Amino acid sequence: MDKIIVALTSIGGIAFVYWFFLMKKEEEAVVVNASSIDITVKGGYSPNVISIPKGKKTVLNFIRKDSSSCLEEVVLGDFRIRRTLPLNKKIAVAVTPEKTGEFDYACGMNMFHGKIIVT
Ligand SMILES: [Cu+2]
Repeated sequence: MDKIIVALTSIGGIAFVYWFFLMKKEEEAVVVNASSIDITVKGGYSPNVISIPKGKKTVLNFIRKDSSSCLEEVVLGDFRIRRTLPLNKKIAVAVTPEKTGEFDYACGMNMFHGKIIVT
């Protein structure tokens, strides 16, 4: 009986470590070296954290594959951009950041979030 408990505890521990690192990985920024990047909108934004250079124009191509109306608008407050995203269409949003830092963006209701890190 004791052995079973020990085994279950260690399995739980391993599962926790996996979960922890996978969750952390999700927050890791995708470094954009090209002049554009595709961001899939489906139950959130993927990739949800991107890193782009300051003073250079980068085009974010939002492709919405989620029919929920929650995600039909994207708001990049720091860049004063609000765009409607039709389903299955590529909507290009160009940003030329003048400041370094972290800039959050969200859906129209502020429920799903993404982040742009300017370096
Ligand atoms: Cu929403």
